[in-house]
Amino acid sequence: MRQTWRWFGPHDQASMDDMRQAGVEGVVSALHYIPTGEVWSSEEIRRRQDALSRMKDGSPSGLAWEVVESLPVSEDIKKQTGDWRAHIENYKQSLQHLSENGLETICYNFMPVLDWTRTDLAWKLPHGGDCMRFDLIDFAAFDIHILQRKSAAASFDEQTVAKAEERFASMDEHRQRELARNVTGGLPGSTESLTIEDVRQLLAQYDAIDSERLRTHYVTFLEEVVPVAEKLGTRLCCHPDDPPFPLLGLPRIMSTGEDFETILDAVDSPASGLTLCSGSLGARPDNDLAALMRRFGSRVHFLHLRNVTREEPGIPASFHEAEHLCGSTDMVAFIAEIVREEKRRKVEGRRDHQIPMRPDHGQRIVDDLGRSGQPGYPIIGRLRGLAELRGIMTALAHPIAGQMDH
Ligand code: DNO
Ligand code: MN
Repeated sequence: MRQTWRWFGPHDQASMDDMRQAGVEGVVSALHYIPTGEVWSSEEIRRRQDALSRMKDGSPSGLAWEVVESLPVSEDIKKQTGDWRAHIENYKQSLQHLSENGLETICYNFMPVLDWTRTDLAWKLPHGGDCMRFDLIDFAAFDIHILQRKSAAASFDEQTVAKAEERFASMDEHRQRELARNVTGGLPGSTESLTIEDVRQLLAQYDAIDSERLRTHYVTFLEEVVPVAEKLGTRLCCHPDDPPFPLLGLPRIMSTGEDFETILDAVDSPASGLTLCSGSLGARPDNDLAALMRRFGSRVHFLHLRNVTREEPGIPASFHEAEHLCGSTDMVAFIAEIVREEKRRKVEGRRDHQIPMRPDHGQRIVDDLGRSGQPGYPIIGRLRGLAELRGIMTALAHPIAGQMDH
C-alpha cells in the first residue's frame, strides 16, 4: 500500500514537514476552490504540485500529489439538468490536464446533495477525546421537526419516531441550531449561508429522481468519461455513500456490494473502480469489508482505512467514528485481503500493484483538542490511525506471521 495523507491546500494545519515526520509517502489533494463543474487547468494543477513539493524551509519535500480527492461531479450531472453536458466535457478536460501532470488516480462520489452526514462533530469519548457521530434519533428529530420534510416520519420505524419526538421535546434551541448546522455540514457550499429553506429546495430537486433514474444518470456519466480515462491510463474510483443508507428521502446508489456490482458491470472497464472506505461502508452490518475487497479487489483503486462502532443493530443505526483498530470492522482481516490483492497484481505485473490508502478521519486527541480545523481531520488522531494501520501492514508482511499457527 502507498501510505498517503489528505492535504486540503496551503491553509491546511498540517504541513509537508508534519507529513514527512508522520512517515507519509504521498499526498491526496484537490483544488477545492474551483467551482464544481469547471475545468481544472494545468496551471492550477501545477501550482498545487509546486506547493506540496517544498518543506517550510524551501527544501524539497520528497512528496508528490498522488491521488485527487475529489474531482467532484456536479449536481447538474447527477440530475441531468442545466449545464450537465458541458460539465461532463469539462470533467474530461480536467482528466486530461491531470493526466498530463502525472495524476492518474481520481476519486469522486455520486451522492446527491450530501457528501457525508453526522449529527455530532465533536462527541465526547470516555477517554476525553472526541469524534464524529451519527445519532439516528437526533437525525430523525432534525428531519421531522427542524427540516419538517413531508414524508420524514414515514422514513423511520415507529420506535425511532417516538424516541425522536421525545428527544426533540427536550432539545434546547442551541442544540437545535447546532444539530441543523452539523447535519447540513456535508452539503456543498458554505454552511453559514445555507438556510433550512435552501436545504428544502436542494432536496426538492430530487423529487422526481429515484434510485433507478440516478443510476441511469450515473451510467451515462461513466459511458462518457471512462473511455477518456482508458485512453489516458487514469483510474476513476467512486467513494461510497456515507453513511451507506438512504437519508432525507434522497436516492442512494453506492452503499452495498450489489450497488457496486451493478455500476462496475454497467461500464465494465478497469478505468472505472472504487474507493473502498471502510469507515463509510462499516456503518452497515451487512457490509463485510474483507469480503468486499475479495469480491472487487481488482477494481479497488484507493482505500480509506478507518473504523466506526455501530451502536445498535439494524439499518439505519447510530454509529460513531472509532479508533482505527477498535470499531465494528475487523481491520486485520480487511488489510490481509488488500495485501493478497496487491500480491496478485504484482504477479500479473500490474503497474498499480500498490494501492494508495489513507487513514481518512481520526479522533481528536492530545494537542488537537481545542484546535479547530476541518471536522474529522485532526493531525494527531490521523497520525495515530496511520501508525496503527502501518503496524498491521508490517506484521502481516513479516515472515513470522506465516508461522503463527505452529
Ligand atoms: C470525508 C471524505 C469524503 C470524500 C468524498 C469523496 O471525509 O471521505 O468527503 O472525500 O466523498 O468524493
Ligand atoms: Mn472515506
